[in-house]
Amino acid sequence: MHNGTTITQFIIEEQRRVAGATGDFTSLLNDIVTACKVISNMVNHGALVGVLGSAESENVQGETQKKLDVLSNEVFLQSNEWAGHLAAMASEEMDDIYPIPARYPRGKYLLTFDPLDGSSNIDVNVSVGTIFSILRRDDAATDPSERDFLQPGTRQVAAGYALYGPSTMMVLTTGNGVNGFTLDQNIGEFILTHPNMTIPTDTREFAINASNMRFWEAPVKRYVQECLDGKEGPRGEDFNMRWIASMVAEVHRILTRGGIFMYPMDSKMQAKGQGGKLRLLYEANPMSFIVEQAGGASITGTERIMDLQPESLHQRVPVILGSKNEVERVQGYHQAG
Ligand code: AHM
Ligand code: MG
Repeated sequence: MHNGTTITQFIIEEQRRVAGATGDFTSLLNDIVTACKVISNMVNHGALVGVLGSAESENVQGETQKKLDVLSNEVFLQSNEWAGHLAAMASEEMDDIYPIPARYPRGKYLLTFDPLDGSSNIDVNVSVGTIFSILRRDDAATDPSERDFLQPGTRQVAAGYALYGPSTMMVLTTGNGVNGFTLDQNIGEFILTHPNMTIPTDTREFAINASNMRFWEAPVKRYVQECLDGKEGPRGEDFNMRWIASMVAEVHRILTRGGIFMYPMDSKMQAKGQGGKLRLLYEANPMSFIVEQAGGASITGTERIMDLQPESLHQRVPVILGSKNEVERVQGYHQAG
């Protein structure tokens, strides 16, 4: 029986096509894969191993951390700090960057991650995920600083997510399309099950937290209203709506059957001086890279997300991503004012 292509084999074969590749990057991806397997195991066991509930602490953005947020963050740090590929890491769950401790060799890559995205779903046993992005560091001589991380999304070397759903999946891009792998729990390996994932250009499915409707800006209100008006409205077609409150699960659905996902700017966030809901460096940029590589689009409303010059580590941005024609329509509504 042929077991299929493992993620390790896939990454090594991809790297062979890159002239001068040292194997550093392959090895880094392997450590990330290991971290996601450990998190998957914790998420799967849930209450049996006492990991549900609040950690009774807050992260830098003032959000209450779940036990699994904190544990997953530790797993990521431990899996990725020792091997010598990274200079520093940054995460949703840490105020500052995490330079690689002096006892380990320092490498040329930077890793950003949201160790457990959608964590409000943990206690109710709904899908959550991990999001990560890899950047290269220009300057190898000095100590790493926050400034090293402030690179536009177009400079990402790789991005991916792990989805802890009915099955655990890893979806990955290194800038050469998007591939999906499913964790075979019996052998402990991710196997290539979804080669060359692409997002259909058109869709009749949208995802947005409609409880914020009264705070949205006019272009988003117009778009959603036209979807709700269905066959009788200007679009002349019925639309379907979904909201999982877990961006990884949402993006995965879009990669599977198309759709548009929106966490747009709203007046409530504006009043708080917040640039959006989702974080640029470890949520919006990696997801935008994946979505664009799968043939979709990802914007703030007016601008392409991956072109933004980040200003701070935990910067938030509005996110509208998915099937190209719908995203472009929303962009058109923003341009029309
Ligand atoms: P988190 O990183 O604190 O989990 O927040 C991000 C999540 C996304 O996965 C999801 O799209 C969104 O927040 C849900 O927001 P809401 O609670 O408004 O539905
Ligand atoms: Mg998150």
